[in-house]
Amino acid sequence: MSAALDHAPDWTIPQSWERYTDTEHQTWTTLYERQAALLPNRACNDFLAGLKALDFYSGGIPDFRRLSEKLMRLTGWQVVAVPGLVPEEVFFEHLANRRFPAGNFIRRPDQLDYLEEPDVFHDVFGHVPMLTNPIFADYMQAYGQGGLRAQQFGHLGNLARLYWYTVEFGLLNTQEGLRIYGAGIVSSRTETIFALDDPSPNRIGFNLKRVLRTPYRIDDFQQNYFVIDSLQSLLDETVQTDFAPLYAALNDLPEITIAAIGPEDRVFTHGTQHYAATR
Ligand code: HBI
Ligand code: FE
Repeated sequence: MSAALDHAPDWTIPQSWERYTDTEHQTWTTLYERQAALLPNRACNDFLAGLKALDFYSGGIPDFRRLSEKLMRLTGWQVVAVPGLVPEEVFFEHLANRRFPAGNFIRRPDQLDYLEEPDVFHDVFGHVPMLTNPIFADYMQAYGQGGLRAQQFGHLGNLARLYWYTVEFGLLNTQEGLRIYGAGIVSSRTETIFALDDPSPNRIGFNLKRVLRTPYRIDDFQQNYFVIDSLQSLLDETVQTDFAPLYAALNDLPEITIAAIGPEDRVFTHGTQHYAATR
């Protein structure tokens, strides 16, 4: 352990599962029960299948050692405990090596509906079920590898947008209508409802360059959700794209105003269950 820091150089710490209090376990269970009741027909099938496979329900806050054993068998991923947000390059390095960094703390009972920093419920309930899906597991590792490259090009900010509009707030188009796969939505009761039901946000067909040009805000519901046609298409586009010329092109293109709709945007209109794209 390095003297000055209370974490390893890769920012991992022991989860100290034995130290959680009954109140903290109860907070997990309360949050779990709320979301488990809300997510059928809202979260995508891949998320629901992952949630079932990992069986988070019994026993409160999951023990990362047992969770990582299950996850390792499924897709080679593991969950490592960190004290909170870690520096970008540390985060990317973990993802590139199939390690998901999860906060080991949980919100207080009076913070059930919102907190700034990702806690163990956001990280483990929100992010980990999708990591049981082999395609998404590959995407997250490819994202981590891409992040390490983006730093060399000085385009970390652009790549953070890709993470934000897919891993955190992504929607999936299905025969039954739009479904949620983004962790930031699926771990939030209020945004789970807002993202699919509220007419106010834009729901735009995913386009990589468009997403890289679109800022986001972190302190309120999203004004834009981007919709992918399949996890495979997201993985293919990310893995097959040579980001160097894309970053070069972005240098000459202005950002897109956060709530604006562009002429090439494929807009999913609210109201029709199937959100048939209007153009
Ligand atoms: N650290 N623990 C943690 N969790 C995150 O989701 C996270 C992070 N550091 C940086 C970060 N996310 C974002 O900037 C990503 O876009 C890289
Ligand atoms: Fe997150």
